[in-house]
Amino acid sequence: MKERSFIMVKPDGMQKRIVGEIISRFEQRGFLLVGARLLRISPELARQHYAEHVDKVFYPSLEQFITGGSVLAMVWEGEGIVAIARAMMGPTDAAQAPSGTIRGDFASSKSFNIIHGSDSPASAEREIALFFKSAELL
Ligand code: IDP
Ligand code: MG
Repeated sequence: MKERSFIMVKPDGMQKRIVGEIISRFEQRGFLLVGARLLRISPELARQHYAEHVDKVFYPSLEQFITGGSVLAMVWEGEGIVAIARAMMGPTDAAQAPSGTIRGDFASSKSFNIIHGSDSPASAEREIALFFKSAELL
C-alpha cells in the first residue's frame, strides 16, 4: 500500500473558510484523498491525538483550541506524502513559516496554525486509526 498521512484542518482553518484551498494544494501536488470526515473533537480524542503533548504547559490551551470548533479530518495518499505534507505545511510556528507554505500563507501563530499533518509514517498510522475505521477509507 502507498504511504498515507493524517491531515486535519483545525478549527481556525475551518473558521477562515480555506478548506477548498487546502484540498486544492494536496490535489495539485498529485496526492489522492482517500478519506474525509467533519467532526468536533472530544477532550478524550484530543488527549489521544496529542498524547505526546498532554504533560506540556501548553496542553490545556491546545485542548481548548482543538475541541473548540469543528475540524476536517482527512487521509491523503501518495509516495512520500508524510514528509512532503510537512514541507507544504511549513513549521509549527507559523510566524516562522515561509510564504508559499500553508501555515505561512494563512497563519502567523504557534498555537493557532490551521493544519495538522503526521510527523512520521508510524504517527500517521496511529492517528488514522484514531479517526477512521478502515472501511471508511478507499
Ligand atoms: P506540529 O503540529 O507541527 O506537529 P507539535 O509540536 O506536534 O507541532 O505541536 C502540536 C500542536 O500543539 C501545534 O500544531 C500547535 O497547535 C500546538 N503547540 C505546539 N507548541 C506550542 C506552544 O509552545 N504553545 C502553544 N501551542 C503549541
Ligand atoms: Mg506534531
